[in-house]
This record gives sequence, structure tokens and C-alpha cells, in this order.
Amino acid sequence: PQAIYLKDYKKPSFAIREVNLTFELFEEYTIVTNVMKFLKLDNVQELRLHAEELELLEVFLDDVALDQESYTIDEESLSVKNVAESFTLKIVNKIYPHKNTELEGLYKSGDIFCTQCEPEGFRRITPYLDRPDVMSVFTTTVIADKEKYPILLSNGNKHQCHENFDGRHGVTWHDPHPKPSYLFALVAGDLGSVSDEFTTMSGNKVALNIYVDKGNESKCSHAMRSLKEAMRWDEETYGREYDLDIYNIVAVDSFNMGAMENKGLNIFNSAYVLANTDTATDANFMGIESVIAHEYFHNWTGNRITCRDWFQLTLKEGLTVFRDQSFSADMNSREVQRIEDVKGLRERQFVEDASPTRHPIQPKSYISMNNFYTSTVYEKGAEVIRMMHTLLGEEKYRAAMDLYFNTFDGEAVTTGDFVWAMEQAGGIDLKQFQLWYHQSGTPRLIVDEKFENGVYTLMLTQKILDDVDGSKQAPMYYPLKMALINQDGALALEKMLIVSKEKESFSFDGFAFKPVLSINRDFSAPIIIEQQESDYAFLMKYDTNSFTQYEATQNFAIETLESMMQGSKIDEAFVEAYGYLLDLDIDLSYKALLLELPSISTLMQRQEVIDCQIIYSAHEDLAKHLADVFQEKLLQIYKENHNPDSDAIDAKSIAQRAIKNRVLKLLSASETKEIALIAKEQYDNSITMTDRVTALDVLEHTDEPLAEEAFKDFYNKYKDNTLVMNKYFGLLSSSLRDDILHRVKTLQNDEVYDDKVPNLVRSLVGTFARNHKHFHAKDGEGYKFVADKIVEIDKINPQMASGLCSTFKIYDKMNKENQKLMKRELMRVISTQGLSKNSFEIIDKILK
Ligand code: DPP
Ligand code: ZN
Repeated sequence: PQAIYLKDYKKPSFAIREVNLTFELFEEYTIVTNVMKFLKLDNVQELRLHAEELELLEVFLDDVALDQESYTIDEESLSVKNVAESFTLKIVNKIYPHKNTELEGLYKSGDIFCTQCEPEGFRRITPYLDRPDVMSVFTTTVIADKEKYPILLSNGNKHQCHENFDGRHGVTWHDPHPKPSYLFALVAGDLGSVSDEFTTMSGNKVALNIYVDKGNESKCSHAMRSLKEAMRWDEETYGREYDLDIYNIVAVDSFNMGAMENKGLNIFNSAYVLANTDTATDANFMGIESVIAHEYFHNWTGNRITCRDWFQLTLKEGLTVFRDQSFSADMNSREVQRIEDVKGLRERQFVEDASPTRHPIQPKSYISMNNFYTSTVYEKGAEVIRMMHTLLGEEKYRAAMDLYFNTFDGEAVTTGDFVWAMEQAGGIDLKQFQLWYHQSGTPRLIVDEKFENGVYTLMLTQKILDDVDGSKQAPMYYPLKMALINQDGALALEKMLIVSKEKESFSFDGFAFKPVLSINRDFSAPIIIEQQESDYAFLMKYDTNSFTQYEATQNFAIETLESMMQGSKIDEAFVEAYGYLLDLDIDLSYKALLLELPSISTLMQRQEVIDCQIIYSAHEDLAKHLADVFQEKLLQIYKENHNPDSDAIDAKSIAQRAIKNRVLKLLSASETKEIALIAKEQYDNSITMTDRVTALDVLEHTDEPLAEEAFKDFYNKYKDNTLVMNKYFGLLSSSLRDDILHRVKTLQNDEVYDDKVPNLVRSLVGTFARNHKHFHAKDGEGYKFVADKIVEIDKINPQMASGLCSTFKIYDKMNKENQKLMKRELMRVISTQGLSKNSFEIIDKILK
């Protein structure tokens, strides 16, 4: 497969002034009529349109039917020779949505026709200049059977309804805002809906509709509330107003991503729309709020101002993630939100950034663009925006955003354009800072300190990894928030340093005793700090920054676990500090985070050569010790916060469930019957999904017969709800019990399971591949199973398959034995006949 390079970017040779589409939907096929008005922009004779897997029926150039000599078609394109300065091209083609299992272009999710065009799905619908820098005004008519498809939707405002031609009907939609083809959308189905209204700051009324499978209407209220909050927030925080009369959201079950920001017609994975407390966890509620907001925020950062080319993806995604994170922080707890964001970044992005698939947030090349919707582009991208926000401060940042919107509205731009606005309004030079867009790997900072004659000196050394191709990378520029705390716990000094050199030091004087350093407060830079030693117990008590206080508890736990992994006994100083946390009278969601032990994956990332077994056993030993030592106190916290009759989703109730479930999980490490019975009771009597999934997880790891009983009950209750069944499969395949592989294989035959539905594949196979204990099993069977699934699923949905390939990306950090087993499977997959370019690209990088 061919790679595409950023350096080869060329401006389009044609503009499309307007496009008029007609879709005639039938069960076995769809006829697309596509009329485009072109304008030539430079001196070329031939028009080359993207086209993939299309059956061409007719082509007309300015109303004249073209014979087959006047155009050529190959696997990727349709070319028309000798075109004039301006002309109209009409193309009629045929597609087969019901056979489209890749879920790109026009496809069917159950009985619903829907689309996914980003990044390059539109070329699977009709020939087009399918690149984001070609923006046009779309008018779309959808025609279908009236009974089967009463709801017909596309982008923009509803323009016209066409009634009754032989039981069929049609609707014409017009979107006045020029947009790239990746934002095109179409939906047809027999859907239920809920409606509301929003009045914008200048008084325009916007109709809000959420369309779902009939019967699910009652599960939309949280999504609707989130949408209205997001619309209000963007007005208040960024001064951005919505720009159409209508905002539609449709939920479908088969969807590759979380959701898609198509102009005026968002299409969502139903997991990010539907919720009530019986079927969704508190985490699901938060997820819905943030994804609904994310897609809404794209209307300005993505749609009105879009990307020049796909290498600029972080321009809209990094920025929009930063915006949704800020929104969630404002809606909920700022401190908890920041910690959750960083946890997510470290679990996903840091792992990617240390692997052979690492890339800058602005990649230099790709084989399949679908492979670059990564946590690097999204989450590290958001950290890069956040650093600019920190460097500029709120006021100048807002001025810079205003400048960005005012300058580039209606255009397709680059990350350089964005940084230009930040520099202009911020009055700073971001030349070195821009390395964040072009270098890969997580920067490390080695921190040394010196204390002499009342002067405290901080000595910093940047350690920058080579790029994947071995080329050297330069020191970075970033804000580093720090504080010095006196021995008595008083805050002596708080500062934001600018780090920019390979080696530099900062001195602070006037100290009677050596102060304690609190570094990278708020996680002001997405880096790894390497510090020889630090007084974690002290910082756990006295640090005033919620992030670094959390960090101190994590670091102390990591230090304790790592010395256990080397054979030492449990450090009682850590146990004592943990006991101190239990007594703290603080926000309970924050406390639940403080009490969480570092994840297995966190510990894996720190190993030179990974051996999972040693990590698991240290982790189990420490948890069991804490559970034994603090049993009474933990039980007390449990009882104080367990309200089985409440399903309220206010901040306090959510926090109580979080702390209660955290201590229950910890208590279960002691594997006593008493705890199993508490969990069973929680399963039987609680009325929230949050409580049920924790109870199931605890039972699974403490008491086989009780677990079996509860899982059976759960299955019988929820087997008709696929969103809940995703949780069922996820819980069962993440189990640490023996013989899980056999169970996962058997579950594939369950009537609910389906390899064609991405959510189900992710929850059964994807979860298994992240179950380090079983995926990395020494007999190699875990690898073999996932490799087999990759080959199978690659034929159905390459995007799903390449997601599974990514689970092998820690290959070169594994011990020799596991490496050998992994390599055997990867070699087998990459030599499979007809393997997609998606899967090829990932495995090829891992094996290089
Ligand atoms: N679904 C993706 C997102 O919203 C693609 N744009 O981030
Ligand atoms: Zn996005």
C-alpha cells in the first residue's frame, strides 16, 4: 500500500460551487444522482474525482451524455478529460448499502440507513473531490418507501417535502453553509424522537431533535439536557452561537466511532445517547455529556473552520477535546475532571507514544487515515492547546480564539494558522513551542535539587526520545507550574516556569530549611517527571494542588509496588499514608481517586522488560494487605455511603457511589465470604447500573457460585438491551479468573453477540486483548485468538480489525518469550491474502 505525505500537499485544481444530490433508497440498492457545478482554478485539462467501489450508470457533462471514451475509471477514481473553465457534471451511480459492512459511506445499521463520511467515506457514495479543502453548498433529496422510512434526514434546514409517488415520499434538505464532503450525512428510518428548543443569544429559535429506535425515547433526556448546556456554554465561554434552524442527533447501534459532527445532523453511536440509571453507569452519563458537547463544539471548531488536509486533524480534534474537557470541568468537579483527563492520557496516549506506532499530533504520513484517529491526535492534541491556554492566560486565549474565528471562518486551514492567532493575540513567540506538533514521544524531565545557604536550586534536564525513524529530536518548550512548601506545610512559593533548554536551573532564595518541591502542578505539561526522591507522604498531606496531591499518592504507591516486585516487603510508611487518606474529610469523588491503586498498565509502562505476572502478584498483595489492615474503616465508609434505594445523579450521589464502590472493590482483595455476600446484596438490591456492575465485578473475583447466579440473572434481565450486553461481555472478558479465553470463545456463539457490530467486538474481543493476564498468557493462546479474530474481522470491517492490531503495540517492550509468541501471530496476520491497508499499516510498524 502507498503512503501519503504531508509534504506533497497541493491545492485543489477545481472548486465545486454547489452540489445537488438525490438518493433513491431501495432495499437492495440505492441510486445516487449527483449534480456538481465546477469552477477550474488552475491550468489543467482533466478532472479527477475520488470514487471507490461505485457502479457508474451515467455521466453527463453540461447536459451531454458522455460516452465511455470521454472518461476513465479505476479502483480509486473517475477522470473526465477536456473540461472547460466552468461546467456542470451530472453523475448517476449505484451502491449497495445493505452489503456495506465496513460502515463507511452509506450503510445500514439494523433497519436504519445512515452514513459515516469522515475521513474518506463520501467517495464510497458518489464520485467527488473528497478532500476537506473543497467546500461546497449541499442540497440533498432523499426518496424512500414512506411506511418503512417515514423519517428522512440530511444536513441543514428542511427545504421541501414531496408526498406520495407510489407509496414513496421524499424530503429535500438545504445546507447554506459551505462544507467539505466529510460532513455530509443522510439518515432514513422508522425512528422515534424527542424534541426541545433552544433560543440562542441573539434570539434565534433552534429546534432540537434526538432520533432513536422506537421505545428508547425515554432514554434521551440526559443527552438533550447535555446538548442545551453545551449550546449555552459555547455562547458564554467562546461567544459562539449556533447557525441553523435545526439541530438533529440520530442514535444508531452499528458505528465505528463514538459519534460524528455532520453539519446539523450528528450521527451517534447509541452508547453515547441512551441512558437511564437502570441501564447506564455514572461514567456512561459523564461520557454522554462530554461526547454530546464535543460534537456540538465541532460546529465552530471543525465545521465552520475546517482542516486543509487530514494531517491537520488535531486542529479540530485536539481543540475540540480541550473544549469538551473544559466544559465537563465547568459542569462537574474541576479537580476530578483534570485527574480523569490525565489518567486517560497516560493509559492510552503515553502507551502509544512509547510504541512503534507513535507519531506527532500532526503526522507526516499515513497509509490509512482511519488509523490516525488516535489518542495522540486527540488527547495529546488537547494538552497542546491547554499549554497554549496556560501560556497565554484566560483573557488572551479568548482574544486569540476570537481572532482565529474572525480570520478563518468558512475556510480550511492548518495548525500553523491556529498558532498564528495564538501568537498574534497572545503577544508571544511560539516558534519552539510548535515542536509539539512535529515531534513524537513523551518528553521526560529529569529533576534534581540542591539546597545551600538558604538557596533552593531546581536543576532540570530534558530527555527527548528519538523519532521512530531514529532521527534526533530537539528540546521542547512548555509551562511548568511548581511550588515550594515549607517543612511546616505552609506554601512558600508558587510559580510557572518556562522550560525550553536541554539543561537549565532555577534558584529561589530566603529559605531557613530545605522546602519540598511540588512539580508539574495541574499537569501543566504532558511530560514524564523523573525525580530521584521526593517526600510523597509529606505532599499527600500538605500539597494544596489537587493534581499533585493525587500524583504524590500514586507515586508513593508505585514506589511501594515496584520495591515489592523486586522482593521487598510492603513499605509500612505507605500503608500509614493510605490510612491518613481514609480519614480525610474531602470531596468524595476526589477521595475515590486518591484511594485507587495504580493500574496494571501504569506499572507495565514503567518496566524495562515487561513480565505481567510479577506485576499482578505485587498488586494483589498490596491490595489484600490494605484490605486486611483497614477492613473496619473501609466497611464503615461503605456503609456510610451505600444508599441502595437512591438512583439520583446529582454530584453528591455520584460521589457516594464512587467512594462506596472503590472501597468495596478494595475490600474484595481479601476474598472473604463476608465481602462476597455484601456484593451479592448490593447486586440484588441496588437500583443503579453503577452499583450492579461493581457488584458483578467483585463477585466474579471472589465467589464463583454467587457470581454465576448473578451473571445469569443479569443476562436474563438485559439480554434484549445490547448496550447493557456490552457491559456483560466486557465484565466477563476482563476477568482475572482462570480459563477466561475458553469463556470468551464460547461467548462468541451467544445469540446476542455479532462480529459485525463494533461495540460488541470492542466489548468482547477488545476487552480480552486488554486483559493483560490472559492476553499475554505464556502458552500464546491469547495472542493466537486475537490474531484469528483480526483476520476474520478484517474481511468485515478493516477499521475494527486495525483497532485490534493496536493491542500488539507493546510488542517490543515484552520479555523475549512473549515477543516470540507475538511475532509468530503478527507474521501470520500480515501475510494473510487481501489484508486491508488499515491492518497492514499497524502491524508493519510494530514489526519494523
Ligand atoms: N467522531 C470523531 C469526533 O467527533 C470524528 N470527527 O471526534
Ligand atoms: Zn471530534
